[in-house]
Order: sequence, then structure tokens, then C-alpha cells
Amino acid sequence: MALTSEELEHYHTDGFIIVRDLFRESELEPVIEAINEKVSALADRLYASGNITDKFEREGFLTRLAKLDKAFPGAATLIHTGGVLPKAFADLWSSKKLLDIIEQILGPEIAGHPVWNLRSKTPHNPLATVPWHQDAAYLAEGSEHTFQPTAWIPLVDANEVNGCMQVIRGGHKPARVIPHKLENTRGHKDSWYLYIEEKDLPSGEVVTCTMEKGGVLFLNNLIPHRSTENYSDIVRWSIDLRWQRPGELSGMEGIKEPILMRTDRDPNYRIDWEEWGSQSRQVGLHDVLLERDRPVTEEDTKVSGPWMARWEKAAKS
Ligand SMILES: O=C(O)CCC(=O)C(=O)O
Repeated sequence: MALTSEELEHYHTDGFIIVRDLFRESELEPVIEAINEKVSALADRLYASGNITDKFEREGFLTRLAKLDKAFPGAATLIHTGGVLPKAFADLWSSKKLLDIIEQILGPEIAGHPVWNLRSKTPHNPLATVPWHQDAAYLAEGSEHTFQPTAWIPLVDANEVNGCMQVIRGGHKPARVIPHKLENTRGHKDSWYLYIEEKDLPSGEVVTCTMEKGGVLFLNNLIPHRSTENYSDIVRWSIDLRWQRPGELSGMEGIKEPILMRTDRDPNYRIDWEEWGSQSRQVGLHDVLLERDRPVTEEDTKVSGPWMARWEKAAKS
């Protein structure tokens, strides 16, 4: 399935496009199963370390993590930052449907960018409400000149009740990184997010991207976007994946390299996920610890990242 020339133009002009019904239910099912396994493994670990007394085994994909996060605040954060890539995620990321669209945007040489996220937006959780930002702000300076399209893929219908994405139409046009601040400096002490102050937001229509499961939102890496609060009682699950042309700055130099996904130089090219997928990009963070056989502590739910030093330094200058 390809973008029409109007859709492609819309993506370039507006900085985003929603492609509805790109995936069938059955194509997303393996991803949902992999998430259920992650949640189940986390419940086992929290139970074994005495942090919870109920594993909520009767709850399903939409509710189990919400219950776990109530019993052990931070459980949702642990799922969000789990760094080891399940095979089902890798398959979706390198699926023909996504790569064909990305090829229309980037050309035939395509690498997966090291930043991918599983978002477990649990109800009424401020740490799951992502403030206005540009993706490029989370990376090292200079990489904003690399074209890094993102695909945001909801695994449930996403709307204003359970939290969806909002974008500023055409907000990528100034083609620069807007000043960002650390959210933990405005009272959200556990937040690892960056935010753009209202006064620094580019003018433009704020588009609320309500989407049904199966749709995909493609974003430009400089478009300001945020996600709204989850007022529902279910987890609003989504995945975000990124790509770029190989060899260009990723903004993750020294942390993790992009992975080549498609090249027309070798028609038999096969992605070698094995080493790349098991290598966490969050070196030293709790998701690495989570893979270890030791009790989960509250300390593990603290998140930091390379972007923090960038914007701390900017705040001082
Ligand atoms: O999924 C969300 O709630 C936010 C996603 C986001 O901001 C991003 O992918 O950059």
C-alpha cells in the first residue's frame, strides 16, 4: 500500500499524515501478544520481589497494566522503557507495508533509528501524558538535519478520552529545533520529558489525531506534537518507530547505531536483528536491570537520558 502523491505532499507540507486502516487486526495481534508477555513477566517479577500481592492474571491487554501500576506505581514506566526488542515489534517495524511508505519518503536506502518506544499510557498518569516537543530535541544536536520520519501506531482506538496525539500543522517548517525545557523543572519531579513553552510554539492549527486501531500516523521529526491525557479506565497502548537514511547523523552516536532495513544495493539483504535487538539503547538504565535476576525496586522506575544534559546545559547558557 503506497501513499498517493497527494498524501505524500500532505506529509511534506503539513509535517504529518494519518494513514487509516493500514494494518489488519491479525497483523497487530503478534505485537499485542508480545506486550501481554512483557506485562506478565513484569507481574511475575514484581510479585517475586514482594512489591505486589496480586498479579491480576484475570485482567487483559486493556486493563492489566493499569491495575499493576496502581499496585506498584512505576510499573507502566518499566514497561515503557523496556529496552529489549520483541520479534513481533521488529517484524512490524520492518514490515513491507511500513517500509514501502518510508521508501516513498526517504528513498531506497532505509535504516531503523535506535529510538523506538512502547507507550503504555495508563489512566490518569501524568507520566504518560507527553508534553509539546519535537522528536529531534531528544537527540544530539545536528541530527535535526537528518530526515527521520516516525510512525506512531495505536494498538487500541485512540481518542480524546483515552489520550491521542496532537500536532501543529506545518509546525516543522521553520526547520530548526525550538528551545525545550525539562519537565522536571516545572514541578513534575519524576518526569523525564522535555516540553516547549507555549510562547515558543509555532503558530498553526492544532490537529487532534483521533485514530482507530490499524491506522498509522507518520510524523516529521521537527513537527511539534504532544499526547493528551488518558481519562478512561483502559491502557492506551501504542508503539512509535523511526527511520532515516543510513550513514546520516542519528543523534544517538556512541549509544546505539541505526540498523539497515532495506537497501537496493543487495536484493537478498536480510536484517540481522539478533545482536541489535538485544542491545539496549538505555545503557545503565533500569530496563537493563530489569533483564537481570534481581528484585525490582522503586529506584528502577527513575528515567534519565542523554537529552537531559543537552537541555540542562541550554538552560544554564
Ligand atoms: O504515544 C504518546 O502518547 C506520545 C508519543 C510521542 O510523543 C512520540 O512518539 O514522540
